Amino acid sequence: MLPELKKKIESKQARLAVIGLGYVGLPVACMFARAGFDVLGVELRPARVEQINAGVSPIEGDEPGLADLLAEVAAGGKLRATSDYAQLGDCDVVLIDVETPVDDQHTPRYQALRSALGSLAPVLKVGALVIVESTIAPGTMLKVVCPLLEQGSGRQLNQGFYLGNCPERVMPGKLLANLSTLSRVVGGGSPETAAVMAALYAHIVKADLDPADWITAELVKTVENAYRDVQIAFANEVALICEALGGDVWKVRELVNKSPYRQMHLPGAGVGGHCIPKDPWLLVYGVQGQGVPLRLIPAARAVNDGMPRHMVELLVSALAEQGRGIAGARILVLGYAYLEDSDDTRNSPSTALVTRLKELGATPVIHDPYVPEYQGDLYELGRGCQAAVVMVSHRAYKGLDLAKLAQALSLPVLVDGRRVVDANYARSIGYHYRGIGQETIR
Ligand code: SAJ
Repeated sequence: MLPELKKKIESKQARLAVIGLGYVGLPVACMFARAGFDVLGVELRPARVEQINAGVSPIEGDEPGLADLLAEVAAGGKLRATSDYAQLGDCDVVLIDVETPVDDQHTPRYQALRSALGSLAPVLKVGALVIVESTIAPGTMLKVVCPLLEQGSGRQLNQGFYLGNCPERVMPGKLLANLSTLSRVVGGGSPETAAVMAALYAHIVKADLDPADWITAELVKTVENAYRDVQIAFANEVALICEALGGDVWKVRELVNKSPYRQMHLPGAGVGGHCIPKDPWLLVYGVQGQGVPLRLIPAARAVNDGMPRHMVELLVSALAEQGRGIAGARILVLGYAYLEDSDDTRNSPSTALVTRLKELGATPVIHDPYVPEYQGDLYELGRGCQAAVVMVSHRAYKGLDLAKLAQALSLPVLVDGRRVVDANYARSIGYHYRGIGQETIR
C-alpha cells in the first residue's frame, strides 16, 4: 500500500487533511493546497470554519502572504474547512496540528491530541498516513499516538495505517517563509514511511528533509528549544553577576562573542511565548523515570522564570533609594507582549511582573502598542506614575522621548529590562536608571 500512496502523493492525487487550523495548521494547509493538493481542514471552532471557507484568515498579527494565499486557495476550492471528522474517511494523508500545552506541574496536557486521534481513528482510511506535527514529549508517538490509532481503528501500525512525526519549525511573523525555507525532520514509523513523508513535504519545503525514527524527531524538536532556553538562562545569569560586580552585561556579551565559537544570547526581563517556556518541560517529561539526573534544563527554566521578579527587585531598590516604597506606587509597565513588535501575549513575562507588583501593593499601568487593550498614549498613562519599567523591546520604545516621560512621571525612575534606553543619557537628564545586567550607580 505504501508504494501506491507514494505515487498518489508524488502526483498530488492524494487527498490531504489537516486537523487543527491554528497558527501552524492553517499555513500548512494553505501551502499544500497551493502546491495542488485537495486539502480538507478540520477545525472545531465553527466561527473559524466559516472564516476560512470565506477565505478570511483568522490568524492575528502580521503574517506576510497568508491572508492572500488563504483567499486564493479557498476561492479555488483547493482548501475546505469542516468540523465533521466523518469527512476524513477518504483522506490518504492526515496531518495533526493541535495544541500540546504543559500544565503548572510541567506535565503535558494531551487532551486535544487524544481527542483528535480518538475522532480520527474510527474513520481512518485503510493504508492512510497520519503525521503528528505538534510538539510532543519524546516517547509520545510510541506510548500515546500509536496505541490510540491501533485501538480506535482496529488495525495495526505499518499494515492498516502508517504513522510519522514531523515537528514544525515556525515562528510568528514568518509562518509561510519558515515552512518553505527551514529543514525538517521526517520521523517515520519505518524507514519506508519516512521516505513517503519526505516525498510529501518536498512539495512545500525547499530545504533538507531529514529521515529519522520517531524518538529522534521528538528529541530534535524539544532539544532545539531547550537549547535556546539554556542559552538565554546563561545570559541572564551573567547579567546578575555583572550587576553584583559592577560590569555591563551588554559590553561583556559583545566582547565575549568576539571569541570564536561563542554566541552568548541576550539577557532580558524574561522568556515568554508558546515554545521556549514549554518545550524544555516536554523533553524533561519524556525522560522522567529513567534515572537521568536532570539539573541544567530545569535550572535554566528557573533562572528565566525568575527574571520578571528580578525586575521588580530592581524597581523596589530604585524606589527605596528615592525614599519611596513600592506599596501604593503606580508603575508604568511598557510592553505586555512576549516578543518585540508582536501582539502575542502567551506566557508573557509581563504577566508575572504585574502579578508580583500587585502582591506588593503597587498599581501597574500597562501599555503595549500592539495589544489592543493596552494601546494608548504612554506619556498620558505615565502621568503620576512613580516609575516606568521596560519589559519588551518594541520599536516604539527605542524612540522613547525620555524628557517628555520624565515630565509625566512623578519620580524619574526607569527600570530597563531590554536595554532599550541608553543608561548614561537617561542619568544625564535626571533619571534614576536601573538596567538588567548593568551596574548600579548610587
Ligand atoms: N529571548 C531572550 N533572549 C534571547 C532570545 C529570546 O530573552 O536571546 C526571549 C524573548 O524576549 C521571548 C522569548 O525569549 O520572550 C522567546 O523568544 P524567541 O526569539 O525564541 O521567539 P519564539 O518564542 O517565537 O521562538 C520561536 C521558536 N520556534 C519554534 O519553536 C518553531 C524558536 O525555536 C526559534 O528559535 C525562535 O522562534 C526564533 O529564532 O525566532
